[in-house]
Amino acid sequence: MTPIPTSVAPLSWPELEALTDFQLDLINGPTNAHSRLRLFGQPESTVQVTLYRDHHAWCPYCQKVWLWLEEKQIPYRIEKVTMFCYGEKESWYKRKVPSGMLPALELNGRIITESDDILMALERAYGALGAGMLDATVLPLRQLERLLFRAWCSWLCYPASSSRHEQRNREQFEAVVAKVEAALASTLGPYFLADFGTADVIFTPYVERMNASLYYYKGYSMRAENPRLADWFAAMESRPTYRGTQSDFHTHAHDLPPQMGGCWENGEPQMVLNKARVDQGPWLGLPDVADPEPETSRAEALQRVLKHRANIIRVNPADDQVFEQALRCALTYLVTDKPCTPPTQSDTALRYLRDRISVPRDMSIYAAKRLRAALEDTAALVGDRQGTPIPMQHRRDQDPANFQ
Ligand SMILES: N[C@@H](CCC(=O)N[C@@H](CS)C(=O)NCC(=O)O)C(=O)O
Repeated sequence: MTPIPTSVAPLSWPELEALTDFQLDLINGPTNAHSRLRLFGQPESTVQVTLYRDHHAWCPYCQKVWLWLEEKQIPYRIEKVTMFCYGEKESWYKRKVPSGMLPALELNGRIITESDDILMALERAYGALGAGMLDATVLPLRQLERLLFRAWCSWLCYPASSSRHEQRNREQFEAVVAKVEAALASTLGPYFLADFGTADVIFTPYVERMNASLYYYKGYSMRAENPRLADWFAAMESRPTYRGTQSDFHTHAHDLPPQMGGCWENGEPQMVLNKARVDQGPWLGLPDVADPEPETSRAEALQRVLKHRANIIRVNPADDQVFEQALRCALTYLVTDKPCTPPTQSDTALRYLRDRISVPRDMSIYAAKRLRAALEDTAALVGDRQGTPIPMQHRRDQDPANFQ
C-alpha cells in the first residue's frame, strides 16, 4: 500500500523567494514576452525600430513581426497596447494609429501598419530573412497560408447545420492541410524551403492557433495527423526565438473565441476528452509542445507568481487572506512536491488562477503547465468546484490595467 503523503505547512513568502533564482536577460538574452528593449549585444544608439504589440503577446500578426525581428536580431523597442477585447485602448496609441489596430512599427520615425507591409519595409531596411516576401518561392506559400487560414475559419468559426456539413468542413480543411504536407515534403529539411526563412515565420502564428483550437473544439490533432507538420513544429521548437513566443493550448482555446467571433465545438467523443484535458489537466504530454521540458520550469513559475503576487491576489474573487494562504500552499507544492492543504473553500479561487495563466505573456509553456498542475492538485485537496467561468465574448477578466 502506498502511504498517503501528509500535508506540510505552507512556506512563507520570504521562504518561497529563497527557492528561486530564475532570471532572464531581457535585453540580450533569449526571446521572451517581457522585454521592452532588445539589443542582441549592440549599443542602444543603434535602435531604429519600435514594435507596437499587444500586452497579451497573443496577437498572431504581432507574433509574425516579433519572430522576424528576433530571428534577424534587429535592435528594437517594444511598446505594449491593449487589444479591444481585454480592455480600453490607450489614447496615445489611437493618436498614432487611429484604427487602434496592431501590430504597428515605427521605423526611423515612420509608422507602418499591416504585418505584411511591415515585413516588406523591414526587408528593405535590413535585408530578407532567408527567401523574402516577394521571392517567387515564397509567394505561393503565402497564398497557401491564407487558403489554410480560410479553411480553418470555415470549420471552426461557423456552426455546422448537420453532421454532414461538419464532415464536409473537416474534409475541406484536410484537403488544404494535404497541400501543406506536400509543400513541406518537397524540401529535404523540415522547413517550407531548403532553409528556414520568411515562409516559416508567416505560417507560424495561425498553424499554432489551428493546432490548439482544432484539438480543443474538434478533437483533431494537427501534429498527430500530419507527420510533416509534426516535423516542422519540432524544428520550430528547436529555435529559442520561436520558443519565446510560443503559447499553449489552454491560452489559445480561451483567447480565440472573442477574437474570432466564436469557436464551435463538434461534441464528438474525442473532442469532449480533449477539452477536459486542456481545461483540467494533466497538461504535461499535451501535443502543444514536443520539445523537452527545461530544468528551470518550476523556478520560473515561482518567480513569475512572486513578482506579481499582490495583483494576482487582488484580482482573485476570493477573500484576500484566504487566497494568499491558498496560493502559498500551491507554490509550496510546486517547488517541494509535498502536498499542502489550503484553506477550506479555496478550491474555486485556485482554479480561477489556474484558468487565467496566459502563455507566453505570464511565463513559458512548461512553467505554465507546472503551475496549472500545482494549482489544480492543491485545489483538489479541498474540493471539486470550478472557478468563475472564463467569458466567451470578451476577456476583460484579463484587463492589463489591473496588472500594471
Ligand atoms: N491585416 C492586419 C490584421 C491585424 C489585426 O487583425 N490585428 C488585430 C489583432 S490580431 C487588432 O489589432 N485588432 C484590434 C484590437 O483587438 O484591439 C495585419 O496583417 O497586420
